[in-house]
Amino acid sequence: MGFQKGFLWGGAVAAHQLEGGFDKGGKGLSVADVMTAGAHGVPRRITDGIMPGENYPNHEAIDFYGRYKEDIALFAEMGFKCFRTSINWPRIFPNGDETVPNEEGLKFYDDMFDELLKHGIEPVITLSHFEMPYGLFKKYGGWRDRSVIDCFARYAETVFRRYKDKVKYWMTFNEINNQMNLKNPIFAWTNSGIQFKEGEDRKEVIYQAAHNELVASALAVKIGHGINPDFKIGCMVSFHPVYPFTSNPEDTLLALHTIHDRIFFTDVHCRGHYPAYALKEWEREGYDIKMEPGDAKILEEGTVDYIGFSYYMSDTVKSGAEGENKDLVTGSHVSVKNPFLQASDWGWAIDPVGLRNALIMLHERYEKPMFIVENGLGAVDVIEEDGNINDDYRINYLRSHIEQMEKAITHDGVELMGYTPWGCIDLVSFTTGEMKKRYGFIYVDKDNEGKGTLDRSKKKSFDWYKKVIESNGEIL
Ligand code: BGP
Repeated sequence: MGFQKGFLWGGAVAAHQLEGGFDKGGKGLSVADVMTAGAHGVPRRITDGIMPGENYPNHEAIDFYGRYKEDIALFAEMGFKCFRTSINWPRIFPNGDETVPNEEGLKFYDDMFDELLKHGIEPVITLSHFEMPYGLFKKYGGWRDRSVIDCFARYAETVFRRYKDKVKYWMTFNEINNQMNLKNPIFAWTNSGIQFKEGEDRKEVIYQAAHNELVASALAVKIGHGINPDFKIGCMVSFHPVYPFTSNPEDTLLALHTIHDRIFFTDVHCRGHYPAYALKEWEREGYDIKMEPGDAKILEEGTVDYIGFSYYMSDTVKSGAEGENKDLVTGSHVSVKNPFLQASDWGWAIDPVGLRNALIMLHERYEKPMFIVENGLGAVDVIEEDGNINDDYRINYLRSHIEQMEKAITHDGVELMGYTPWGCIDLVSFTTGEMKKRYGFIYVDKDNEGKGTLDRSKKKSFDWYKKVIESNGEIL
Protein backbone atom coordinates (compact mmCIF):
# COMPACT_ATOMS: atom_id res chain seq x y z
CA MET A 1 0.00 0.00 0.00
CA GLY A 2 1.64 3.23 -1.14
CA PHE A 3 -0.36 6.21 0.00
CA GLN A 4 -0.70 6.70 3.73
CA LYS A 5 -4.07 6.97 5.44
CA GLY A 6 -5.07 10.62 5.43
CA PHE A 7 -3.04 11.35 2.29
CA LEU A 8 -4.01 14.84 1.17
CA TRP A 9 -5.56 14.37 -2.28
CA GLY A 10 -6.94 17.60 -3.67
CA GLY A 11 -6.38 20.34 -6.21
CA ALA A 12 -4.53 23.63 -6.44
CA VAL A 13 -5.27 27.14 -7.69
CA ALA A 14 -4.14 30.69 -6.93
CA ALA A 15 -6.37 33.60 -5.94
CA HIS A 16 -5.31 35.90 -8.77
CA GLN A 17 -5.92 33.25 -11.43
CA LEU A 18 -9.46 32.33 -10.47
CA GLU A 19 -11.12 34.74 -8.03
CA GLY A 20 -11.78 37.73 -10.27
CA GLY A 21 -13.55 40.46 -8.26
CA PHE A 22 -10.27 42.37 -8.55
CA ASP A 23 -11.80 45.57 -7.16
CA LYS A 24 -14.55 44.10 -4.99
CA GLY A 25 -14.83 44.11 -1.23
CA GLY A 26 -12.26 46.86 -0.70
CA LYS A 27 -9.47 44.97 -2.45
CA GLY A 28 -6.45 46.93 -3.67
CA LEU A 29 -4.53 46.15 -6.86
CA SER A 30 -1.88 43.49 -7.12
CA VAL A 31 0.93 43.33 -9.65
CA ALA A 32 -0.99 40.51 -11.36
CA ASP A 33 -3.94 42.91 -11.84
CA VAL A 34 -1.89 45.15 -14.13
CA MET A 35 -0.63 42.33 -16.32
CA THR A 36 -2.16 42.11 -19.77
CA ALA A 37 -3.17 38.90 -21.48
CA GLY A 38 -0.54 37.32 -23.68
CA ALA A 39 -0.98 34.54 -26.21
CA HIS A 40 1.10 31.86 -27.85
CA GLY A 41 4.34 33.65 -28.63
CA VAL A 42 3.10 37.04 -27.36
CA PRO A 43 4.43 37.78 -23.88
CA ARG A 44 2.33 39.36 -21.15
CA ARG A 45 3.08 42.99 -20.35
CA ILE A 46 2.88 45.03 -17.21
CA THR A 47 1.16 48.43 -17.46
CA ASP A 48 1.56 51.54 -15.34
CA GLY A 49 -1.77 51.23 -13.54
CA ILE A 50 -4.93 50.06 -15.26
CA MET A 51 -5.22 51.24 -18.85
CA PRO A 52 -8.63 51.51 -20.50
CA GLY A 53 -9.06 49.11 -23.41
CA GLU A 54 -6.39 46.64 -22.26
CA ASN A 55 -7.30 43.02 -21.60
CA TYR A 56 -6.55 42.04 -18.00
CA PRO A 57 -7.70 38.42 -17.71
CA ASN A 58 -7.39 38.35 -13.92
CA HIS A 59 -10.03 41.02 -13.39
CA GLU A 60 -12.89 38.59 -13.86
CA ALA A 61 -10.91 35.34 -14.10
CA ILE A 62 -13.51 32.58 -13.53
CA ASP A 63 -15.39 34.55 -10.85
CA PHE A 64 -14.61 32.14 -8.04
CA TYR A 65 -15.20 35.19 -5.83
CA GLY A 66 -18.90 35.00 -6.67
CA ARG A 67 -19.22 31.25 -7.29
CA TYR A 68 -16.99 29.56 -4.75
CA LYS A 69 -19.85 27.63 -3.15
CA GLU A 70 -20.76 25.95 -6.42
CA ASP A 71 -17.10 25.16 -7.13
CA ILE A 72 -16.37 23.81 -3.68
CA ALA A 73 -19.42 21.54 -3.98
CA LEU A 74 -17.85 20.09 -7.14
CA PHE A 75 -14.50 19.59 -5.39
CA ALA A 76 -16.37 17.82 -2.59
CA GLU A 77 -18.09 15.59 -5.14
CA MET A 78 -14.66 14.49 -6.36
CA GLY A 79 -13.81 13.70 -2.74
CA PHE A 80 -11.11 16.33 -2.22
CA LYS A 81 -9.40 16.04 1.15
CA CYS A 82 -7.75 19.42 0.70
CA PHE A 83 -7.84 22.47 -1.52
CA ARG A 84 -4.82 24.66 -2.13
CA THR A 85 -5.41 28.32 -2.86
CA SER A 86 -3.81 31.60 -1.84
CA ILE A 87 -4.99 34.59 0.08
CA ASN A 88 -4.99 37.58 -2.24
CA TRP A 89 -2.70 39.81 -0.19
CA PRO A 90 -4.24 43.17 -1.31
CA ARG A 91 -7.71 41.92 -0.26
CA ILE A 92 -6.34 42.06 3.27
CA PHE A 93 -3.97 45.03 3.00
CA PRO A 94 -5.07 46.96 -0.11
CA ASN A 95 -1.83 48.93 -0.50
CA GLY A 96 0.32 46.50 1.43
CA ASP A 97 1.62 48.88 4.09
CA GLU A 98 -1.50 49.78 6.08
CA THR A 99 -1.59 48.88 9.75
CA VAL A 100 -5.28 47.99 9.85
CA PRO A 101 -6.55 45.13 7.67
CA ASN A 102 -9.60 45.26 5.40
CA GLU A 103 -12.36 43.46 7.28
CA GLU A 104 -14.36 42.67 4.14
CA GLY A 105 -11.40 40.84 2.66
CA LEU A 106 -10.85 38.86 5.84
CA LYS A 107 -14.55 37.96 5.91
CA PHE A 108 -14.42 36.60 2.35
CA TYR A 109 -11.78 34.04 3.34
CA ASP A 110 -13.60 33.24 6.59
CA ASP A 111 -16.67 32.32 4.55
CA MET A 112 -14.71 30.42 1.94
CA PHE A 113 -12.77 28.39 4.53
CA ASP A 114 -16.04 27.63 6.37
CA GLU A 115 -17.48 26.33 3.12
CA LEU A 116 -14.47 24.06 2.61
CA LEU A 117 -14.56 22.79 6.19
CA LYS A 118 -18.30 22.14 5.92
CA HIS A 119 -17.42 19.64 3.17
CA GLY A 120 -14.52 18.16 5.15
CA ILE A 121 -11.93 19.80 2.87
CA GLU A 122 -8.75 21.06 4.52
CA PRO A 123 -7.58 24.48 3.21
CA VAL A 124 -3.90 24.61 2.18
CA ILE A 125 -2.97 28.26 1.95
CA THR A 126 -0.20 30.13 0.17
CA LEU A 127 0.46 33.57 1.63
CA SER A 128 1.92 35.05 -1.54
CA HIS A 129 1.18 33.51 -4.91
CA PHE A 130 2.24 36.34 -7.27
CA GLU A 131 -0.23 38.72 -5.58
CA MET A 132 2.24 41.36 -4.40
CA PRO A 133 0.27 44.55 -3.64
CA TYR A 134 0.75 47.07 -6.43
CA GLY A 135 1.22 49.73 -3.74
CA LEU A 136 4.38 47.98 -2.49
CA PHE A 137 5.62 47.56 -6.04
CA LYS A 138 5.23 51.30 -6.71
CA LYS A 139 6.34 52.69 -3.40
CA TYR A 140 9.22 50.40 -2.49
CA GLY A 141 10.20 48.67 -5.72
CA GLY A 142 8.88 45.44 -4.24
CA TRP A 143 11.26 43.13 -2.40
CA ARG A 144 14.29 45.27 -3.28
CA ASP A 145 13.44 47.14 -0.11
CA ARG A 146 13.56 45.43 3.26
CA SER A 147 10.69 47.61 4.53
CA VAL A 148 8.47 45.06 2.78
CA ILE A 149 9.55 42.46 5.37
CA ASP A 150 7.52 44.28 8.04
CA CYS A 151 4.52 44.58 5.71
CA PHE A 152 4.63 40.86 4.99
CA ALA A 153 5.12 39.92 8.64
CA ARG A 154 2.09 42.04 9.59
CA TYR A 155 0.02 40.42 6.85
CA ALA A 156 1.14 36.91 7.85
CA GLU A 157 0.41 37.55 11.52
CA THR A 158 -3.03 38.98 10.70
CA VAL A 159 -4.14 35.95 8.71
CA PHE A 160 -2.49 33.41 11.03
CA ARG A 161 -4.41 34.88 13.99
CA ARG A 162 -7.66 35.19 12.13
CA TYR A 163 -7.68 31.66 10.65
CA LYS A 164 -5.74 29.80 13.33
CA ASP A 165 -8.60 27.37 13.95
CA LYS A 166 -9.54 26.94 10.28
CA VAL A 167 -6.25 26.53 8.44
CA LYS A 168 -3.44 24.20 9.46
CA TYR A 169 -1.35 23.95 6.26
CA TRP A 170 0.42 27.06 5.01
CA MET A 171 3.10 27.99 2.51
CA THR A 172 4.96 31.30 2.38
CA PHE A 173 5.96 32.22 -1.21
CA ASN A 174 4.80 30.40 -4.31
CA GLU A 175 7.62 29.20 -6.59
CA ILE A 176 10.01 31.61 -4.90
CA ASN A 177 12.87 30.22 -7.00
CA ASN A 178 11.37 31.02 -10.40
CA GLN A 179 12.70 34.55 -10.20
CA MET A 180 16.15 33.11 -10.95
CA ASN A 181 14.87 32.88 -14.50
CA LEU A 182 16.37 36.24 -15.35
CA LYS A 183 15.42 36.17 -18.98
CA ASN A 184 11.66 36.19 -18.49
CA PRO A 185 10.76 39.30 -16.45
CA ILE A 186 7.31 37.95 -15.61
CA PHE A 187 8.85 36.09 -12.64
CA ALA A 188 10.65 39.11 -11.20
CA TRP A 189 7.45 41.18 -11.45
CA THR A 190 5.26 38.65 -9.76
CA ASN A 191 7.62 36.87 -7.37
CA SER A 192 9.22 40.05 -6.16
CA GLY A 193 7.47 43.10 -7.55
CA ILE A 194 10.67 44.05 -9.33
CA GLN A 195 11.16 45.81 -12.63
CA PHE A 196 14.79 45.73 -13.69
CA LYS A 197 16.56 48.99 -14.38
CA GLU A 198 18.87 49.67 -17.28
CA GLY A 199 22.42 48.51 -16.58
CA GLU A 200 21.88 46.81 -13.25
CA ASP A 201 23.07 43.26 -12.55
CA ARG A 202 19.79 41.36 -12.53
CA LYS A 203 21.12 38.46 -10.53
CA GLU A 204 22.43 40.71 -7.76
CA VAL A 205 19.04 42.45 -7.58
CA ILE A 206 17.27 39.10 -7.33
CA TYR A 207 19.64 37.85 -4.63
CA GLN A 208 18.91 40.98 -2.58
CA ALA A 209 15.16 40.53 -3.01
CA ALA A 210 15.58 36.84 -2.22
CA HIS A 211 17.37 37.63 1.02
CA ASN A 212 14.54 39.94 2.08
CA GLU A 213 11.93 37.32 1.14
CA LEU A 214 13.78 34.49 2.85
CA VAL A 215 13.99 36.52 6.06
CA ALA A 216 10.28 37.38 5.73
CA SER A 217 9.44 33.72 5.15
CA ALA A 218 11.45 32.59 8.19
CA LEU A 219 9.85 35.32 10.31
CA ALA A 220 6.42 34.13 9.19
CA VAL A 221 7.27 30.56 10.18
CA LYS A 222 8.30 31.76 13.64
CA ILE A 223 5.23 33.97 14.06
CA GLY A 224 2.93 31.19 12.85
CA HIS A 225 4.33 28.58 15.23
CA GLY A 226 3.95 31.07 18.06
CA ILE A 227 0.26 31.51 17.26
CA ASN A 228 -0.53 27.84 16.73
CA PRO A 229 2.18 25.22 17.33
CA ASP A 230 0.18 22.74 15.24
CA PHE A 231 0.57 24.80 12.09
CA LYS A 232 2.51 23.11 9.31
CA ILE A 233 4.27 25.88 7.40
CA GLY A 234 6.13 24.99 4.25
CA CYS A 235 8.07 26.65 1.48
CA MET A 236 7.01 26.35 -2.15
CA VAL A 237 9.47 25.96 -4.98
CA SER A 238 9.26 25.04 -8.62
CA PHE A 239 11.36 21.94 -9.04
CA HIS A 240 12.80 20.57 -12.27
CA PRO A 241 15.44 17.85 -12.08
CA VAL A 242 18.31 18.82 -14.40
CA TYR A 243 19.81 16.07 -16.55
CA PRO A 244 23.18 16.10 -18.31
CA PHE A 245 22.62 15.68 -22.05
CA THR A 246 25.50 13.19 -22.36
CA SER A 247 27.94 11.34 -20.11
CA ASN A 248 30.52 14.04 -20.82
CA PRO A 249 31.60 15.07 -17.28
CA GLU A 250 31.27 18.70 -18.37
CA ASP A 251 27.54 18.12 -18.91
CA THR A 252 27.18 16.63 -15.42
CA LEU A 253 29.04 19.58 -13.94
CA LEU A 254 26.76 21.95 -15.81
CA ALA A 255 23.70 20.05 -14.52
CA LEU A 256 24.99 20.38 -10.94
CA HIS A 257 25.62 24.08 -11.39
CA THR A 258 22.25 24.65 -13.07
CA ILE A 259 20.40 23.03 -10.21
CA HIS A 260 21.99 25.53 -7.80
CA ASP A 261 19.73 28.30 -9.09
CA ARG A 262 16.69 26.13 -8.36
CA ILE A 263 17.80 24.63 -5.09
CA PHE A 264 19.29 27.78 -3.51
CA PHE A 265 15.97 28.83 -2.00
CA THR A 266 15.12 25.37 -0.66
CA ASP A 267 18.60 25.15 0.85
CA VAL A 268 17.97 28.30 2.89
CA HIS A 269 14.33 27.49 3.74
CA CYS A 270 15.25 24.00 4.98
CA ARG A 271 18.75 24.43 6.41
CA GLY A 272 18.44 27.97 7.73
CA HIS A 273 21.66 29.33 6.26
CA TYR A 274 23.20 30.23 2.92
CA PRO A 275 24.89 27.44 0.95
CA ALA A 276 28.62 27.72 0.27
CA TYR A 277 28.17 27.87 -3.52
CA ALA A 278 26.05 31.03 -3.19
CA LEU A 279 28.49 32.73 -0.83
CA LYS A 280 31.29 31.96 -3.29
CA GLU A 281 29.25 33.32 -6.18
CA TRP A 282 28.58 36.58 -4.30
CA GLU A 283 32.29 36.91 -3.56
CA ARG A 284 33.32 36.08 -7.12
CA GLU A 285 30.83 38.45 -8.70
CA GLY A 286 31.34 41.21 -6.15
CA TYR A 287 27.68 41.12 -5.09
CA ASP A 288 26.92 43.23 -2.06
CA ILE A 289 23.89 41.61 -0.46
CA LYS A 290 22.73 43.84 2.38
CA MET A 291 21.85 42.01 5.58
CA GLU A 292 21.17 43.10 9.13
CA PRO A 293 22.75 41.54 12.23
CA GLY A 294 19.66 39.61 13.35
CA ASP A 295 18.91 38.11 9.92
CA ALA A 296 21.08 34.99 10.23
CA LYS A 297 19.36 34.04 13.49
CA ILE A 298 15.90 34.51 11.97
CA LEU A 299 16.83 32.28 9.02
CA GLU A 300 18.18 29.64 11.40
CA GLU A 301 15.10 29.68 13.62
CA GLY A 302 12.49 29.88 10.87
CA THR A 303 13.15 26.70 8.89
CA VAL A 304 10.11 25.16 7.23
CA ASP A 305 8.08 22.13 8.32
CA TYR A 306 7.72 20.65 4.87
CA ILE A 307 8.70 21.19 1.25
CA GLY A 308 5.85 22.15 -1.05
CA PHE A 309 6.82 22.00 -4.68
CA SER A 310 5.43 22.18 -8.18
CA TYR A 311 6.52 19.68 -10.76
CA TYR A 312 5.71 20.03 -14.45
CA MET A 313 8.87 19.09 -16.33
CA SER A 314 12.55 18.29 -16.25
CA ASP A 315 15.42 20.17 -17.87
CA THR A 316 18.37 18.86 -19.84
CA VAL A 317 21.61 20.77 -20.23
CA LYS A 318 24.51 20.43 -22.59
CA SER A 319 27.81 22.21 -22.22
CA GLY A 320 28.47 24.74 -24.96
CA ALA A 321 24.80 24.77 -25.97
CA GLU A 322 24.07 28.43 -25.24
CA GLY A 323 21.93 29.64 -28.07
CA GLU A 324 20.22 26.33 -28.86
CA ASN A 325 16.49 26.12 -28.18
CA LYS A 326 16.31 29.67 -26.91
CA ASP A 327 12.70 29.25 -25.85
CA LEU A 328 13.59 26.68 -23.20
CA VAL A 329 15.24 28.84 -20.61
CA THR A 330 15.78 27.72 -17.07
CA GLY A 331 17.59 29.72 -14.42
CA SER A 332 20.48 31.43 -16.12
CA HIS A 333 21.19 28.45 -18.34
CA VAL A 334 19.66 27.02 -21.48
CA SER A 335 17.80 23.75 -21.53
CA VAL A 336 18.01 21.60 -24.64
CA LYS A 337 15.43 19.18 -25.98
CA ASN A 338 15.62 15.77 -24.34
CA PRO A 339 15.35 13.14 -27.10
CA PHE A 340 13.70 10.66 -24.71
CA LEU A 341 10.76 12.89 -23.83
CA GLN A 342 7.64 14.24 -25.49
CA ALA A 343 6.55 17.79 -24.77
CA SER A 344 3.20 19.46 -24.12
CA ASP A 345 1.69 21.86 -26.68
CA TRP A 346 3.51 24.59 -24.79
CA GLY A 347 6.89 22.85 -25.03
CA TRP A 348 7.06 21.57 -21.44
CA ALA A 349 8.86 18.19 -21.35
CA ILE A 350 6.57 15.44 -20.06
CA ASP A 351 8.60 13.32 -17.65
CA PRO A 352 6.82 11.26 -14.98
CA VAL A 353 10.05 9.52 -13.91
CA GLY A 354 11.45 13.00 -13.39
CA LEU A 355 8.93 13.44 -10.59
CA ARG A 356 10.31 10.36 -8.85
CA ASN A 357 13.83 11.70 -9.40
CA ALA A 358 12.76 15.01 -7.86
CA LEU A 359 11.22 13.30 -4.84
CA ILE A 360 14.33 11.19 -4.25
CA MET A 361 16.66 14.14 -4.58
CA LEU A 362 14.69 16.46 -2.29
CA HIS A 363 14.11 13.71 0.26
CA GLU A 364 17.76 12.74 0.44
CA ARG A 365 18.95 16.34 0.61
CA TYR A 366 16.59 17.57 3.35
CA GLU A 367 14.85 14.60 5.02
CA LYS A 368 11.62 16.61 5.36
CA PRO A 369 8.06 15.66 4.42
CA MET A 370 7.09 16.70 0.92
CA PHE A 371 3.89 17.91 -0.62
CA ILE A 372 3.41 18.01 -4.41
CA VAL A 373 1.28 21.14 -4.59
CA GLU A 374 1.20 21.54 -8.38
CA ASN A 375 1.43 19.12 -11.27
CA GLY A 376 -0.58 18.83 -14.44
CA LEU A 377 -0.93 19.16 -18.16
CA GLY A 378 -1.91 22.43 -19.82
CA ALA A 379 -3.87 21.47 -22.92
CA VAL A 380 -6.53 22.68 -25.33
CA ASP A 381 -9.78 20.85 -24.57
CA VAL A 382 -12.37 20.10 -27.22
CA ILE A 383 -16.08 19.84 -26.49
CA GLU A 384 -17.49 16.91 -28.49
CA GLU A 385 -20.87 17.10 -30.20
CA ASP A 386 -22.48 15.23 -27.31
CA GLY A 387 -21.09 17.87 -24.94
CA ASN A 388 -18.44 15.61 -23.41
CA ILE A 389 -14.80 16.52 -22.96
CA ASN A 390 -12.72 13.37 -23.31
CA ASP A 391 -9.45 14.50 -21.81
CA ASP A 392 -7.67 11.16 -21.86
CA TYR A 393 -4.34 12.98 -22.41
CA ARG A 394 -4.81 14.64 -19.00
CA ILE A 395 -5.75 11.36 -17.32
CA ASN A 396 -2.69 9.66 -18.83
CA TYR A 397 -0.42 12.47 -17.69
CA LEU A 398 -1.70 12.43 -14.11
CA ARG A 399 -1.84 8.63 -13.91
CA SER A 400 1.77 8.25 -14.99
CA HIS A 401 2.88 10.81 -12.40
CA ILE A 402 0.87 9.23 -9.58
CA GLU A 403 2.44 5.84 -10.44
CA GLN A 404 5.88 7.36 -9.94
CA MET A 405 4.82 8.95 -6.64
CA GLU A 406 3.73 5.55 -5.42
CA LYS A 407 7.10 4.03 -6.37
CA ALA A 408 8.96 6.85 -4.63
CA ILE A 409 7.01 6.09 -1.45
CA THR A 410 7.13 2.30 -1.48
CA HIS A 411 10.57 1.77 -2.97
CA ASP A 412 12.59 4.89 -2.17
CA GLY A 413 11.15 5.65 1.26
CA VAL A 414 10.04 9.16 0.41
CA GLU A 415 7.65 10.85 2.86
CA LEU A 416 4.82 12.37 0.85
CA MET A 417 1.97 14.27 2.51
CA GLY A 418 -0.28 14.97 -0.42
CA TYR A 419 -0.90 15.76 -4.03
CA THR A 420 -2.82 18.73 -5.41
CA PRO A 421 -2.86 18.78 -9.23
CA TRP A 422 -2.71 22.30 -10.63
CA GLY A 423 -5.78 24.11 -11.91
CA CYS A 424 -8.34 21.55 -10.71
CA ILE A 425 -10.87 23.91 -12.26
CA ASP A 426 -9.94 25.76 -15.49
CA LEU A 427 -8.44 29.16 -14.75
CA VAL A 428 -6.27 31.87 -16.28
CA SER A 429 -2.85 30.57 -17.28
CA PHE A 430 -0.10 32.40 -15.45
CA THR A 431 2.66 32.52 -18.04
CA THR A 432 0.44 33.27 -21.03
CA GLY A 433 -2.68 34.89 -19.53
CA GLU A 434 -4.76 32.59 -21.72
CA MET A 435 -7.91 30.63 -20.89
CA LYS A 436 -7.31 28.04 -23.57
CA LYS A 437 -4.35 26.52 -21.71
CA ARG A 438 -6.52 24.38 -19.45
CA TYR A 439 -5.66 22.05 -16.58
CA GLY A 440 -9.02 21.38 -14.93
CA PHE A 441 -11.18 18.41 -14.10
CA ILE A 442 -13.93 21.03 -14.37
CA TYR A 443 -14.39 22.97 -17.59
CA VAL A 444 -15.23 26.67 -17.44
CA ASP A 445 -16.99 28.22 -20.41
CA LYS A 446 -14.80 31.19 -21.20
CA ASP A 447 -12.44 31.87 -24.10
CA ASN A 448 -9.25 33.85 -24.59
CA GLU A 449 -11.20 36.99 -25.48
CA GLY A 450 -13.08 36.76 -22.18
CA LYS A 451 -16.34 35.59 -23.75
CA GLY A 452 -18.45 32.75 -22.34
CA THR A 453 -21.14 31.99 -19.80
CA LEU A 454 -18.67 30.95 -17.05
CA ASP A 455 -20.77 27.79 -16.67
CA ARG A 456 -18.97 24.83 -15.14
CA SER A 457 -19.07 21.27 -16.53
CA LYS A 458 -17.32 18.01 -15.69
CA LYS A 459 -14.64 16.59 -17.97
CA LYS A 460 -13.97 12.85 -18.27
CA SER A 461 -11.06 13.30 -15.83
CA PHE A 462 -13.53 14.39 -13.13
CA ASP A 463 -14.87 10.86 -12.56
CA TRP A 464 -11.43 9.34 -13.03
CA TYR A 465 -9.90 11.51 -10.29
CA LYS A 466 -12.88 10.83 -8.03
CA LYS A 467 -12.07 7.10 -8.21
CA VAL A 468 -8.39 7.74 -7.58
CA ILE A 469 -9.24 9.57 -4.37
CA GLU A 470 -11.91 7.06 -3.30
CA SER A 471 -9.42 4.20 -3.66
CA ASN A 472 -6.56 6.21 -2.08
CA GLY A 473 -4.53 5.87 -5.27
CA GLU A 474 -5.16 2.13 -5.78
CA ILE A 475 -7.36 2.53 -8.87
CA LEU A 476 -5.63 4.55 -11.53
C1 BGP B 1 3.24 27.73 -11.90
C2 BGP B 1 2.43 28.68 -11.08
C3 BGP B 1 0.96 28.65 -11.28
C4 BGP B 1 0.51 28.11 -12.60
C5 BGP B 1 1.33 27.00 -13.17
C6 BGP B 1 1.04 26.64 -14.61
O1 BGP B 1 4.39 28.37 -12.34
O2 BGP B 1 2.66 28.53 -9.70
O3 BGP B 1 0.46 29.87 -10.88
O4 BGP B 1 -0.19 28.90 -13.40
O5 BGP B 1 2.70 27.26 -13.07
O6 BGP B 1 1.55 27.61 -15.47
P1 BGP B 1 0.70 28.17 -16.65
O7 BGP B 1 -0.56 28.68 -16.05
O8 BGP B 1 1.49 29.24 -17.27
O9 BGP B 1 0.48 27.02 -17.55
